[in-house]
Amino acid sequence: MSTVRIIGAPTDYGANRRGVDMGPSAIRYAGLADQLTSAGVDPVDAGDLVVPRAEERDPDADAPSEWNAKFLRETADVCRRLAEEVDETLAAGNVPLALGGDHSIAIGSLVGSARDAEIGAVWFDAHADLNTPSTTPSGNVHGMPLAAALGLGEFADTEWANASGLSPENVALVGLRSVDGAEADLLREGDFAVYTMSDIDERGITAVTEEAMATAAAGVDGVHVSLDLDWLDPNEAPGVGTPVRGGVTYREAHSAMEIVDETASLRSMELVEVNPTLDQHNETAELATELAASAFGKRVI
Ligand code: B3U
Ligand code: MN
Ligand code: MN
Repeated sequence: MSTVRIIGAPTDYGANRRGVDMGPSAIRYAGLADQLTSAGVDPVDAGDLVVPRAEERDPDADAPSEWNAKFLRETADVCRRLAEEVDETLAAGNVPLALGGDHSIAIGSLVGSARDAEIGAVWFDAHADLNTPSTTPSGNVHGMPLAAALGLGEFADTEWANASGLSPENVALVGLRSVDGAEADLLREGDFAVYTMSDIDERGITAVTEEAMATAAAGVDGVHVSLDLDWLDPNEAPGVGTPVRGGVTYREAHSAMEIVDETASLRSMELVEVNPTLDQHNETAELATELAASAFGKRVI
């Protein structure tokens, strides 16, 4: 039985709305450990990283003055520690499951997962998260983690952000429906496998996810799955910071996570952007636990 090590990263430095820092707590309360047990894995909870409150920090400290990236120093600090935890978890033969927090924590997960291995990544998200400090419309680092981990733009020389064992040919983005101008240019020019909601409408979630996982897994040691809960339609997942209409349904999301499990290449995973202050009866957190269970092998019979 594989052991899944849960690592909470209760940040909201990278998000424009406060509340995602309560995500790890809400996801645990929704029954994550029981769900994972019912999936046939052994959950071990490493607790939460210590994350200072944003109010006590200066959002502009330490970033190069021309960079538009809020709380960069704090984000770097959390991501360094998360990378360490993820790396240690893998070295012990276990599977890391990080709980956000906002999506900037993915920089730490990816760096840790790719430290001693070549990895792929599948990004289940309404957004591409490929902005850089010069292209971001918001300055929010949760719109930048994939660019950071790939060392794009200003991140080329950012030591804490580069995931050395990850390259664009092994990155697939699934479910896109809110992409900024510079991100669209990158997606058109780049080596990524890109699947918008239109592709899912046309080809179906099964074919798209199978192809995304196969692309990410080709020639590497394993795949990091990044699940931003705003990937789902806001009808299913209202408790997220930046809801975008037209997302995947409950059934499509489960299908996709079952394919993640069937591909048998899952190396590390994260659940991010759950915002309990915008949720209804913790249903988005509950959904996150169910989807994690599907990704780790839970079936009806
Ligand atoms: N692309 C926009 C909005 C955004 C990205 N990720 C989320 N929202 N959650 C930005 O600010 O970079
Ligand atoms: Mn995201
Ligand atoms: Mn998103």
